Amino acid sequence: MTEADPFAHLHDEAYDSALRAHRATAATLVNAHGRAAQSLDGTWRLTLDLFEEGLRQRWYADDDTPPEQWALPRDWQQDAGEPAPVPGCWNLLRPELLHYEGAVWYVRDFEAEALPPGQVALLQFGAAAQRAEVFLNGRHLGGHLGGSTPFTLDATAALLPGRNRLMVFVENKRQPERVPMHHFDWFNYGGLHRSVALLRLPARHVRRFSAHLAPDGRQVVLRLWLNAPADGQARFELLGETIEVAIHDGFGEALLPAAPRLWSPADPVLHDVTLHHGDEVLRERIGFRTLATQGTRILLNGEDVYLAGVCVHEDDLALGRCTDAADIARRIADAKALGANFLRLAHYPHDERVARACDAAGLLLWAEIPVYWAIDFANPATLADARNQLQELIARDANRASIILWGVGNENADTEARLAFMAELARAAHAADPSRLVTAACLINREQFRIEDRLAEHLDVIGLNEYFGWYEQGFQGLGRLLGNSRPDRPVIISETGADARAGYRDAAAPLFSEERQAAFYEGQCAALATAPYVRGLAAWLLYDFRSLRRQTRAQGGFNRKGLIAEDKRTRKLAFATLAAGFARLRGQG
Ligand code: GCB
Repeated sequence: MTEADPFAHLHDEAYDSALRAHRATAATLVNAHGRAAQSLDGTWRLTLDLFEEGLRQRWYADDDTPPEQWALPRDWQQDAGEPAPVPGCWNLLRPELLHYEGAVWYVRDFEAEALPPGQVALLQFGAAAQRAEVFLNGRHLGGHLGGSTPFTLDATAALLPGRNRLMVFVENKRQPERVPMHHFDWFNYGGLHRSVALLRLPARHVRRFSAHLAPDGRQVVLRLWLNAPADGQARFELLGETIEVAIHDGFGEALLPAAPRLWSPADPVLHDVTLHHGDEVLRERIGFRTLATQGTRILLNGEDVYLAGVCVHEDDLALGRCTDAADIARRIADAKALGANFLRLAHYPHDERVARACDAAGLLLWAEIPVYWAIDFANPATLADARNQLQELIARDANRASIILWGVGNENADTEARLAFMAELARAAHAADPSRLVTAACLINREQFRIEDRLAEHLDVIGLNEYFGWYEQGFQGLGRLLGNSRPDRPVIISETGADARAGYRDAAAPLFSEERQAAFYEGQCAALATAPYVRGLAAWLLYDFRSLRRQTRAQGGFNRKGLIAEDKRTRKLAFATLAAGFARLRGQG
């Protein structure tokens, strides 16, 4: 401790207010993919900090004196922390931590070479659930809110040649002003659950670039953003052409007349796109396709497409919120075995590698932010957080042909504040990315019994979560709802599902039996086939997942609406039922 009064921190409740002023956002994000980087993944040390003592007492400012030589006692010691993997979720480190919701410190030392003049050092975090504060060699570099999107912090002034100490405070308390709020139907994993790396870039560098096909399908729109409002020049190479781009105020845009072979689920062709800027060479593999709506139809490359899909959480018995290439490949293989062409990545931004793998595999995606159930809609700071998470997601994934829908919310109650909040998110999504469709899981007018949500006029596609046959008895209500509704734009069923505990078989089909879940999908598919404006179905969901709201014997702490059990192997009866249903629904024009 460095304070004159060694007890001052006991009475200081504003201990983190200065830190909160400095946060990484979409405006400071640098896309790390494909850049040379020093990985900081591996084994870190982790110390629990339920009372946020580390911020109060400024553990990050402690010097390196070994404990035997301390003149005064301390409450933190790096090597007393337990080894913890990064990426990792602390909940799975040992059984006692499964339900820990609070703060921890992740600490590691690393060696760095001296930074050559004209270069900057950036620390890149794939995600930190939910809030992070980052300290390098005792200096606060900045913080971040939102547990599923990447962020970048400038480490230039703090980086030392030789040994460096990186300390990251990560905290996953459920809080009323956060996005998501304190009540949600998935597991609240905490930790540095995606990769961490150190980048060295020229002082003036490209933060990111994008390439997409214009709606007319005849020209490719190329864009790039620098880290400073500077002028300059860059060069794109793609489709056998070279095109120069003038940069003004840190932004460059060019149009390349071209009619590339189009990306589609049936032919997921990707093209090499290279950007040269000064000494930087950035490469991407990008699919080109057009996307539009016409009345109640969704058009991919001008052709009507039915979205036969399934929702998926990022949850794994062994990995928690982390994922790996094998887990992603299994997800895609299971979706394809179901006959799906579409995945909804519920309910927060998934790992960056998912959309890359879906680009290559030819699956269409809905990607979303966790504006879920109750949110503090009237709070401007909450709106800023949600909008920033959306912009970070779009900045990270702008080049992914597989993503066709940005989801801005899920099942939020109908209030004026919610309408203003979500309309602003829809506006922000359209502004950041005019090349995709914007959606949300919308509401039903229960009095008129029809699909009706004031938000719909701000959306391109209406998502509808409905559970007729599960939370509401029978399918008659669904038939009535669909018959009463006259939407002026496409509707997709963004969720429907029923729980079944794998192995629980009973011909009488009681609740939670596999037979009941299978019968549920029979009923749903039959009812949905009667409404031609319903242009997709995302079943809830592919795998059972941890959810502490679910405490019956059949549930056992899991949401059991998976078509496959939480082992990700055991298929329930409904898997085959839905596969047959998809074959029928996709056959309809
Ligand atoms: C919903 C939610 C989803 C839940 C699901 C359920 O409507 O959007 O997150 O998990 O229902 O199983 O009740």
